[in-house]
Amino acid sequence: MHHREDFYPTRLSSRSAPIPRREPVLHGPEAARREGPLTAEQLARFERDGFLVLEGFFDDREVRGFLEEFRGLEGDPELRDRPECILEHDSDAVRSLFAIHALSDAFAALAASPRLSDPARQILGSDVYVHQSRVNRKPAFRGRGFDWHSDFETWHAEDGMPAMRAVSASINLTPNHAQNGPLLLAPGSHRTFLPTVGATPDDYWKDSLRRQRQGVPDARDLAAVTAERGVVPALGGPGSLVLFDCNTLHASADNLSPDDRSNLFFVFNSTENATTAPFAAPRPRPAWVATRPRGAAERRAA
Ligand code: 6CS
Ligand code: FE
Repeated sequence: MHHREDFYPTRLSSRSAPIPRREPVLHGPEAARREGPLTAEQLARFERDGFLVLEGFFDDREVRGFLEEFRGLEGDPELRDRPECILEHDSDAVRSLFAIHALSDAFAALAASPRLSDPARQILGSDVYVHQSRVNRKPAFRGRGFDWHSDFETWHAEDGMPAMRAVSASINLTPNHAQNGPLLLAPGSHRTFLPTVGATPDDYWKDSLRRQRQGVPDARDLAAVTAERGVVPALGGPGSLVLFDCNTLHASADNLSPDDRSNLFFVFNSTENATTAPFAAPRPRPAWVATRPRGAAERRAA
C-alpha cells in the first residue's frame, strides 16, 4: 500500500491545535450550482453557517408515509436482535435504527430520490452515495442526547473518509421544539477541525452509538469555536429538512419532555471522496453503519 496523507490527525495522545478546513464548503464550479434546486441565497447561508433549515420541505402526507414505514420496521418482533438496532445506554428504549435505506424499499427510494439527493449533489459538486442512514428515536421522558461532535471527525477516524465533502440530511418526523432535545448546531464551526484526544478502542462503535466518549472535542476548543456565534437549535415542524456540513459541530440534549422526537438521517458523501481504511481506528466499522462503496478499493489499488 502506498503512503496516504492524513490532513486531519485525530484520536491523539495529547491535545493538539485546531486545524483550519482545507476543502471548500460548496464544491465544484460555481456555474454548475446555478441550476438549483437550492437558491443562491440558501447556498450562501449553508456556506456561511455550515447548515440550512428548510421548513415544510416534505408535506404532512409524506411525513405520515415515513412514520408508517418506520412503524412497520419497528413492529418487527426481531428488530431488537438486529445489529442495526441500537438501544439507549441506560434503558431498553430504541435509540437508533441504522441502514434504513437497506432495510426498507421506501427509504431506499427516498434516499435515491432527486428531491433529497439533488441538494447534496449541488453542494458537493459531484454525484453522491449514501454513506450512512438511520432513524434517531429519542422517545419521550427517556430519550438520551448526543454530546458535542463533528461527524467528519468520526467518519475520518473510524470510516476512513478522506476529506470534508459529505453532507447530512435530517428530516423531522415529529416537531422539534425547545424541550424535546432538538439538534443544536454551532454556526461557522465547519471551518475548523478539532482533533480529539484518546485512541479509538477496538469495536468502539458498540459503545459510541449508544454514548460517545472518544471523539468529543475538548471544552476549551468548543468554547473558542462557539465564542462568536454561540449555538442554534434547529427547530421545526414535521417535514422540515436540515442540511448540515459533515464538519459542523452539533449535539442534542436528553428528551425529558412528554413528546417523542424522531428524525430520519441520510448522509450523502461525494463519489470522489469514497472511504478508505480508517485513519485512526483498528479496523473498519460494519457496512450498516458506514457503507463501503463497491469498487472503491479496487479503483484505489489500480
Ligand atoms: O458514529 C457515527 O457515525 C454516528 N454518530 C454520531 C454521534 N453522529 C454521526 C453518526 O450518525
Ligand atoms: Fe452526529
